[in-house]
Amino acid sequence: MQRLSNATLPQLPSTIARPAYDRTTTRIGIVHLGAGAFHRAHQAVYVDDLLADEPDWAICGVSLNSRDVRDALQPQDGLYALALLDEQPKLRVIGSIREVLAAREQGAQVLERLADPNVRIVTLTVTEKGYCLAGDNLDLMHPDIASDLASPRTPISAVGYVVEGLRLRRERGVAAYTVLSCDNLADNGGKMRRAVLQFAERLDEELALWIAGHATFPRSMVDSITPATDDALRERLRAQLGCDDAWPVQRERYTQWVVEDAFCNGRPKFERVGVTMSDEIAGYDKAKLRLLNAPHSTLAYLGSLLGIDTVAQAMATPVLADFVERLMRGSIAPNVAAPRGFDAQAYIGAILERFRNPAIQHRLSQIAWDGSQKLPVRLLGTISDALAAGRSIDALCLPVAGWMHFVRRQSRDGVALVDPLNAVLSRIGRAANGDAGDVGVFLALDTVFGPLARNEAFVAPLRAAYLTLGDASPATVARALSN
Ligand code: CS2
Repeated sequence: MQRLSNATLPQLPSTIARPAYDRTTTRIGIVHLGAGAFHRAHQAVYVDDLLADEPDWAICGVSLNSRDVRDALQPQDGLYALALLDEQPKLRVIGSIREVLAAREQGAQVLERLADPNVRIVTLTVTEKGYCLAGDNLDLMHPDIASDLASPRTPISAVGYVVEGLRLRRERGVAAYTVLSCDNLADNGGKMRRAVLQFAERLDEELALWIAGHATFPRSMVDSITPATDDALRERLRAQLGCDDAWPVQRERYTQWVVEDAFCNGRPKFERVGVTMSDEIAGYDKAKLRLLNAPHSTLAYLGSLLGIDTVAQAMATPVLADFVERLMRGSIAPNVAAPRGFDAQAYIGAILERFRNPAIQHRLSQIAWDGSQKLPVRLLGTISDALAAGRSIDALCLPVAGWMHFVRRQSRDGVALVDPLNAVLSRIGRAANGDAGDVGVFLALDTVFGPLARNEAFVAPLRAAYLTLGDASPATVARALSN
């Protein structure tokens, strides 16, 4: 069967939406680091919507670690299909990615793109671990950062690329670019800025000063549920497109992007394609991380222990669905300082509805990835705030204890965790025997728990939650949830 490409685009069935512009007239104005499924289902779609009016903002998608996206999309001229999952699923072909590079093999090309004066924005989705932070600061011991500090002209980390790109621009007299973080982290732009400046300071103080004075690092909040691509999607799309797409993506219809309006070198008219420009990102990103992502992780760990496979199935399991709703309304919402005009209860209702969407097969195992990176930003901040305000944290401790039991179970079953701390977590998991002593061993993971580990007001209820989950069998977990 033929492959999706510029050549086959005109042959697609007429029901399938496609780029509303002549791709050949577009020009690359954005470099995106981390061109995975989320980027292609989210930011690239907003850009696809604006290219007809503003053709100078096409994307060069860069994968930092793997070549898979490049190998899949290059033969397709960067085209891929997006399935919008709903009762009436919709299909469209996205054309905003004009070039795809695999940095490990094409580092020099990536740097030339970053230095290109036509490129004025660098966007990023490199996940929590891609920021290489220890606490709020750059982790100088991180192997990728250590390697980039030793050879800054041939970087491998996102931070290393952003800095080397800016260095080249300064050297060539090209204006700096805006660095726009699109990862699920509170204050993502602030964190990226700090990491970039701390890295640059180690290399060259003048460069660091230039970056601080010329580049900007707006924060943004992104939201759209994007289950990983599976063979079922590929098969379904092959039938619908009448050609092969090696890497289509899928997401729910709902999408949100809130961006801080701090661009140093121009920007497209994002607001025309549904992006919210706002100076209140901190409120939005906290609300989203705490009220959507924390419940997601809760479903992932406790649901996996219950033997459940997907979010929709978890939501159809009353004991778990009721617990999560109680957790959101009773324990999390009081710790979310809402942005102006934000209605937390309505927001929660809408999120629960999205979780229940039966058209989406969102695997709990996917959400369970990278727990060591996600727990601090999703749950532990809420716990700290609740403790400071003198509120009960008993319910909030259950998903944290659920993660510990999940780690223990996976390790005992010999299943590797998808987590940068896999090695140490598996060791802890294998040694854990289900008693209160396990909790102390987990709490010694300083990058996860930080000072909370020394706060007895947290440790005691966490230990109690861990013990309530007992042998972590479905029956015990169900009992713990209904208490
Ligand atoms: C999920 C998120 O995989 C996960 O950890 O919680 O990817 C979630 O689906 C998105 O943040 C929704 O915007």
